[in-house]
This record gives sequence, structure tokens and C-alpha cells, in this order.
Amino acid sequence: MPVDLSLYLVTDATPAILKGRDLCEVVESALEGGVTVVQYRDKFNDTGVQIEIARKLHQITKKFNVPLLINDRVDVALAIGAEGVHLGQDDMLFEQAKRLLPKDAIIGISASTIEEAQKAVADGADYLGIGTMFATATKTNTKNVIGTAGTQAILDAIKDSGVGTVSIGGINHSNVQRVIYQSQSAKKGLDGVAIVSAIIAADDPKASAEKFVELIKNPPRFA
Ligand code: TZP
Ligand code: MG
Repeated sequence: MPVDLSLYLVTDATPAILKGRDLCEVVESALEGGVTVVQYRDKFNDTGVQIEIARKLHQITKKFNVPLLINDRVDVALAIGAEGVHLGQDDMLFEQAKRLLPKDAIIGISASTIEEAQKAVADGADYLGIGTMFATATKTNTKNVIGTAGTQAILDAIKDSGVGTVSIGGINHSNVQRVIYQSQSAKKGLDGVAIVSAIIAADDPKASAEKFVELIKNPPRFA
């Protein structure tokens, strides 16, 4: 079954972003608001804690029938039986992850260049996380801020592949329609947007997700 990538939530486990709240509660609230995929991304906790959190998150995502993907850590995904992983260019190679994970596991790959995107497509990635769209405080060590032009170039280069795509980096309520609308002028539009702080750090993650759903499904007013 193809994954609905339309509102793809990426977590952050740093206390400043969580503002003292429990990550699982924040994610549950976001799911109530309409998030369609959850990626557990945790650069803060050690492996044992990550496995514990991932297991709790999986109980929650299963209630919503939403896939849980694990960032970076194929071992954590295997330990809890997550639906898949998301791997960056410096993480485990696609073919190694493919060998370790169950046959039907979802494997997403980050791409910031046409070459990276074409390689991921040739490898057999299920979807691409394309970015960084806009500079963001959430991830300051990004190689490339590629903007809408760079994103369109990647989308055009892989348009015939049928591989899913999400844009990531600095996407919020004010720019999400621009991101989606501008990508529609590419030969293959985006399948969704990946969001960290605009949902995870929101005062009301459910309301934030609801607003994203509304903005995504309605055509942009400035078109
Ligand atoms: N990869 C590229 S940008 C980014 C990641 C994980 C962080 C995006 O965070 P935010 O808060 O949605 O800008
Ligand atoms: Mg990574």
C-alpha cells in the first residue's frame, strides 16, 4: 500500500523544542490533527532510551494506522518492528539497510542534489526527502539550502520514476502553499511536506497539524 506522504511529521527530541513536554504526547496530538507519517528523529537520547521512546511512539502511530519510520537507526527500527527507516547521505547505505530490514519495510532517502536523487531512485528508495528547502534553526549543519528552484530541478529529474517526494526545511503555515504550488510547476509535483518545529514546537500541535491539512488541501490564494 503506498504511503500517504502529505503531512509528514519529523520529531525532535531536544528539550528546548519540546518545551518540557513529553514527545509521545506531542506526537499523539499531532496525529489527532491529521499527520499522515511519523519519522522518529532523535539526535539527543542514547540508544536504550531511543528504543524505549520508539516503542511507545509505535503504540501510538498504530492506533492511527500511520507508519512510523526511524531516522538514521536501522537497529532501532529492527528492535521495535517499525514500518521503515529514513536514511541520509551519511547513514547506512540503501542496499545494506534493504538487506537487514523486512522485505516490505519503507526506506526513504534524503537528497539535496539531482545525482543523490537519481541514485536513490535507481537503488529502489520508496520516497525521497528533498531539501533543505529553506534555512532552518532545527538543522543548522545542512549541506545545501536548495529552495524551490533546486527542489523543482530534482523533481523534474526523477519525474518518470513514480517515487514519492516530500520537501523538508523551514516549512511553516505561511509558506507551505508556496512550497506546494511552486512544485506543481515542476513536471512532477511534491507528494507532501515534512515538518519539524512548526508542529513539534507549536503551542498546540493538533491545531498546527489541522491548519497544515487545511492549507495543503486548499489551492493557494496567491496562485
Ligand atoms: N533535514 C533537512 S532540514 C531538517 C532536516 C531534518 C529540519 C527541518 O526542520 P524544520 O523545523 O521543519 O525547519
Ligand atoms: Mg541521518
